Amino acid sequence: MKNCTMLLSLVAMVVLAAGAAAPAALIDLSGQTVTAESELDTINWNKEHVFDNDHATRWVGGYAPQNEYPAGTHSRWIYVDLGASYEIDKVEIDMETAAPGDYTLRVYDGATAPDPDTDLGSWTTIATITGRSDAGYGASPDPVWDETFDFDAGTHTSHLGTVISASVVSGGGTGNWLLLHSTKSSGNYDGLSLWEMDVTATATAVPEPSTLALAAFGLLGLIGFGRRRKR
Ligand SMILES: [Ca+2]
Ligand SMILES: [Ca+2]
Repeated sequence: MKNCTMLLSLVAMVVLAAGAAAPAALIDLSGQTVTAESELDTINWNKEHVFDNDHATRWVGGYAPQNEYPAGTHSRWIYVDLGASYEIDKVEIDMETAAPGDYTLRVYDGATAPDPDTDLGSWTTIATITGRSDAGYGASPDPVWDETFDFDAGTHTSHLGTVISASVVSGGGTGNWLLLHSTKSSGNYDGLSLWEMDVTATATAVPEPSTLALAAFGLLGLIGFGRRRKR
């Protein structure tokens, strides 16, 4: 009986481990599908550069017609396929001098990301920044991460220009798509350029039914093994 109890405890531990939530972790987004409103070119300033884990490569949105983007009649945006559904814990952004002045971070949980130009309202806003002043050439030395959103703590820090207001949704949101949507440039630069974005998140996936079935089969097998040993 003692052996049987030990085996049951062991199986219970296996089942619990299968169902335990994954810890928050930095997601490697290199190679994931990236979609942007525009890109200046596909070699030197392409959209994939924002998620390639390299702070020396950047994306540049296409140059806007004079005054169009700063006037707020046009948006610049970029979104990435996270590969699975996550609760967003932290987002860090390395910005170029053509930084977003007014922008939101948004998530969407679903098979197909809504088009930010025609269906922005379907995305869930998790952070809003307004009124960043002309960033000039940024702080010296470059702090690498110019803007950090910590959704667990509900805080925001910025090192580029001066931000008038920042709103962060505590706990972030859940989605398999993450969008940065900007309606205004930070100053004299009428494009939008980002070096890198890092996303720390917690997978929301529940154990697959097959995983639980395997655990159940294991339980039955171990009970059978324990009984045979007792004879
Ligand atoms: Ca990069
Ligand atoms: Ca930087």
